[in-house]
Amino acid sequence: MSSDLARRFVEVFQSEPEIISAAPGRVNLIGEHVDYNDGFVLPFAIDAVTTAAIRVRSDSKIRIVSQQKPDEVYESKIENLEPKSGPNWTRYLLGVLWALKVKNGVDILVESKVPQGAGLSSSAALECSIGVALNELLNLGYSLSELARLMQQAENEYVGVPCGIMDQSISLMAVEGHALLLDCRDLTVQQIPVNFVGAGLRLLIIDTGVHHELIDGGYAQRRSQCESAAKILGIQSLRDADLELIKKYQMQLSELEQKRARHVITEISRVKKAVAALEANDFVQLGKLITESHISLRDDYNVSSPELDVAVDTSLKNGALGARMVGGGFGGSAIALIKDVDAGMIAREIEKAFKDSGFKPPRFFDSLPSQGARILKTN
Ligand code: GAF
Repeated sequence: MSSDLARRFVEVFQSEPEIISAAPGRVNLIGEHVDYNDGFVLPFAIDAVTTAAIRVRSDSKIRIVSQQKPDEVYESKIENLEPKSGPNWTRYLLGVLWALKVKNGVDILVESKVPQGAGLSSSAALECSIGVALNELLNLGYSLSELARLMQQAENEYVGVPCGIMDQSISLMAVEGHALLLDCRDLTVQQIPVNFVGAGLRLLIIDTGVHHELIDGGYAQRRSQCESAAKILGIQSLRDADLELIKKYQMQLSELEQKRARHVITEISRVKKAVAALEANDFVQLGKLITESHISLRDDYNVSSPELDVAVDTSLKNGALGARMVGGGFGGSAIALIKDVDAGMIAREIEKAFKDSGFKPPRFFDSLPSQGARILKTN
């Protein structure tokens, strides 16, 4: 794979790449919409990656090509980097050059195999593939958590998307066979072994095909509702709240703020219980928590969609141990923890349910917990 990209790099830029790197997308087992509330999340990296080939130039020219649009070369200059400038998809890369304060020009060729718009974090994969490569190539010496914060800054400030820290952290820090328990306040981590295969289980990923954009407004609105609730409660973030505190302030908090806070508080407690369930190989309990997470995201956080609900309900009706929407919501993907032998049957039932509801056909993926960002080759 890396040699194909290297060959293509030479064709496009007439010189060898200095480094080739890869960074994965993710699913989140549990802990949704809690990263920007300083909570705990439990994602794992999927096996689909974005691969990047890079050469640092001696002048200040930037050239970017994607294998997905091989005939388009985007050109700019390092001194012209301005937040929110450049065609949409290039901003994720330009933002990384900007956040890392790169001084020289670069030639970049990227190839993304992470499904886009599916809520599987293709943006973080793109950012982290470049970030990890430049950190190595330019000897920047950032730790993975420092790099995660810089990649988040690129997305928040350069691209203009108000995402939290989960996606960049998992793309950078994932360890094969493990989910990452991430404390989003101080970015300390614990690698939690996940043994679905040993238990005859699989995590089915159902892409509803409904495109979601964090920039669309619903996501930012949820963030600000949480921030305003925390302010009224007199705490740094909702991580520091409990249900008793919400009750005490029920006259001061709006109904929506109470619902949003309830989701965050109960979701953080579900993450902790999910870790215990994984450690005990208690997949029935894990499944229950995953489904409870969906109900909370649907009813208290209001970020599900009809397609996500049909994917979840159909999975559960056909024997899934648990199912829920993942990522920002309003579309994107759902996950279902299912018996391996049921995979074909459940996929067919979901396809049928989508057809009966007049939705476009869903896509299915599955992945074991995979490795995080890595350098594939240096010259
Ligand atoms: C998106 C964001 F990018 C993450 O930071 C996180 O908030 C997630 O939605 C919801 O848990 O993926």
